[in-house]
Amino acid sequence: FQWDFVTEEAPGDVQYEYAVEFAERLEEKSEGRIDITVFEYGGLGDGVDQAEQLMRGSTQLGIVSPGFTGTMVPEAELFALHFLFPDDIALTQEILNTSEALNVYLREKYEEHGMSPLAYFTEGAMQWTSNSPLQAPEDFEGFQIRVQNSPLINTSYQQYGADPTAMDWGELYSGLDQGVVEGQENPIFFIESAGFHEVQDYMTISNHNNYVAMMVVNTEFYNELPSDIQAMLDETVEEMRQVGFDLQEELNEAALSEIESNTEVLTLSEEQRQAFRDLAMPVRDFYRENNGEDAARILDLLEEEIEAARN
Ligand code: 6CS
Repeated sequence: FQWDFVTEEAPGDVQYEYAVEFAERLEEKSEGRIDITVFEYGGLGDGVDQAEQLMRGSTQLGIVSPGFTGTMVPEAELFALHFLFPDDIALTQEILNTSEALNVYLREKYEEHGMSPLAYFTEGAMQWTSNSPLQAPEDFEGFQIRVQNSPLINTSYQQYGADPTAMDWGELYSGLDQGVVEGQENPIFFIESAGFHEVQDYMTISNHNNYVAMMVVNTEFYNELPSDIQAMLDETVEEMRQVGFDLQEELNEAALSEIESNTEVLTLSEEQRQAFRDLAMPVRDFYRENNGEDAARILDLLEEEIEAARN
């Protein structure tokens, strides 16, 4: 078997290192029957192109950010909701591993488009970078923030008064440098590896959302695999849950000290975060009403699961 495994990141980043480790484990288990080529970002197009290739089956395996599938699977936009998952990142990962809302119902929505998420994993909490301090919703008034191509990420920032612009991350460093956009959101490791802190004066520790990525396969490809091969793949997905978690933790921690050495890092207090949370809450109802027929059912269940996990 010869498979392609596409990622949205560069060597050294969470997705790429996850994919390399995944490929090695699976190749070894299969004793050479499986041969996997891992692609870094840009190898097969931008984020949206890559998601479409997986849906069509021209690529077999991939890591996909839900932000690039929002126009195809509107229900998946729930990951754009700020302050939804617990701040405790290990608890968030546990919810991602076990949630029926995500692993059964959202998976079904993706499968209608030919893509099966086999696992959801966190790449870390997201933070803002900017050239002016971002500490209150008023600081976002007219602020040009780069976002992934996702309608609900847009809505979330419009709630704060910002002016969001969709852009692929490959253009973001120069976009920030030239002032095409004024700021962006990403997990800490990614800010550092893409060098965004070099062209930004501030990083705000806001933890306003969690960056979730999905380990996906093309549905038809997966369903037609011989059962022993499918079992090896499933087993590797399970093994990789902890490996992926440890990877993001290690990379995020290391990147923070690197960023601190040349960028001013502001940390929001709980009170400051509450001002954003108050504005973000109504977006949940917007999602329920506008993001497909199953949005309300999926979010209601996920909220219950999150509540149960917190207690
Ligand atoms: O901001 C982005 O678009 C990119 N951020 C991460 C953490 N991974 C890939 C994605 O394309």
